[in-house]
Amino acid sequence: MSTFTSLRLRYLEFPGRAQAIRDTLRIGRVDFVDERLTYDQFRDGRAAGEFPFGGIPVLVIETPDGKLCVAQSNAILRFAGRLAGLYPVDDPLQALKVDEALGVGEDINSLMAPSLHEQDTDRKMDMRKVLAEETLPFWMNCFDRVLAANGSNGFIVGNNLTIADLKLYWIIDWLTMGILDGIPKSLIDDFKNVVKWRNNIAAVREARLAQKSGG
Ligand SMILES: N[C@@H](CCC(=O)N[C@@H](CS)C(=O)NCC(=O)O)C(=O)O
Repeated sequence: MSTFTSLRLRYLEFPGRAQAIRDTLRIGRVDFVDERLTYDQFRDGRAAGEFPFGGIPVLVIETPDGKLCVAQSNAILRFAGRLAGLYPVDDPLQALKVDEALGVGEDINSLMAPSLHEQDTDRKMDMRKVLAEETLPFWMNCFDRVLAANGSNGFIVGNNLTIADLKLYWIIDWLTMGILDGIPKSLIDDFKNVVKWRNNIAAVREARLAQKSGG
């Protein structure tokens, strides 16, 4: 089996695509360096070819055979989940449901991306109106039904915290924190399973992180 001697997660200061990975490694008591790049460091690193596909996060893994640098937040999150016991590797069906949710997370990120890059304010706000009134409610409704199908128990898959919960928790946190012009904080309020799930994951996450420092 392949082994490694150290892990370094490279991302920016904010939660973004890294926070679910950070949480997973912390909950699993997996040692890692949580490197927070400035935008200048990110630009310089990209120009220097430090990121395999130009984007972040990346995970730098020291192995006995040399250094690996791996991109793609979902791939890194699954790896972290395997190390931390938050990815149901022994249950292919549950793993499939987790993978589905991770894909949904990246679909939502991709849907948001054009409006994040739009420089023209009017065009940006037109895009945000469609996102806030149509696109995101559609996805929240789908998510609500997935949660109902899992028994409305406050988890996306099974009866325990998985990387799927952490991935979508941080995306919904970002969408509802009021920093995205045109996207209301009330985005999920009409979706009762999503609200219940969010409250549950906030509490479970806190407890699992606290367990780490107490343990
Ligand atoms: N599919 C990739 C997307 C990576 C990505 O686009 N990351 C953003 C930061 S969240 C980035 O590097 N943006 C800067 C850029 O592409 O110029 C992943 O999930 O890791």
